[in-house]
Amino acid sequence: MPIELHAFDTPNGRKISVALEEMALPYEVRIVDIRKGQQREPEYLKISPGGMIPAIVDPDGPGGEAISIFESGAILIYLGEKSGKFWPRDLRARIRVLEWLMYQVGNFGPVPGQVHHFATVEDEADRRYGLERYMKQTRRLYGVMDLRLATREFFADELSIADFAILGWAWRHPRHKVDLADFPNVRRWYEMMMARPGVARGFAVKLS
Ligand SMILES: N[C@@H](CCC(=O)N[C@@H](CS)C(=O)NCC(=O)O)C(=O)O
Repeated sequence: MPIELHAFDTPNGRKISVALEEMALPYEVRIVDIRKGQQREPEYLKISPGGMIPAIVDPDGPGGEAISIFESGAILIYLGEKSGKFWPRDLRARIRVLEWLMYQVGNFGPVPGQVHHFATVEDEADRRYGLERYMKQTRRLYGVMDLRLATREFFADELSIADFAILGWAWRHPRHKVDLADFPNVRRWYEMMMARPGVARGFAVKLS
């Protein structure tokens, strides 16, 4: 039975549709319209207690029993384990993936997300303060990623779930006001990732 993907058309939702496509795992989408507050409906909170997308339900989970998973990092690790793809077995290689996966979940998401928020604030002084603060931090995060990619093709040793996680947010660079021309190594990686057929399918699937 296919995996249920509960998501919406956002960076965190897209990470998982991209990973599912790249891993060639069968799935079906259950749109959770976060503009309508569907993420806080009691039935949905049973699988995602924080009231956020994405979440998945795998009817064919460990031991043949269904499993639900929330938090995109946990979902990506699970899908990597299940498919045996983009998630190395060797601990040294796996740690490299975890570092960049955590970098995304802890930083490159929460910080540019603040730019998305402050860009819509109406009070001029609040907006200016918020944008200044979070655009600066966002550029710093891009700088770190640019340095990482200066000497390598992917964030870890090879293409991994960390790339899918970071891609979900890099996809929104215009919204957090970053010009990729300022970060040429990120741009090269971004263009290479977006040219992958699996990634293109992951971004094309209807999530809203
Ligand atoms: N740490 C979470 C963040 C998820 C998240 O921020 N989801 C947003 C959409 S991108 C959401 O559901 N927002 C709705 C809300 O907060 O009510 C993850 O990585 O899965």
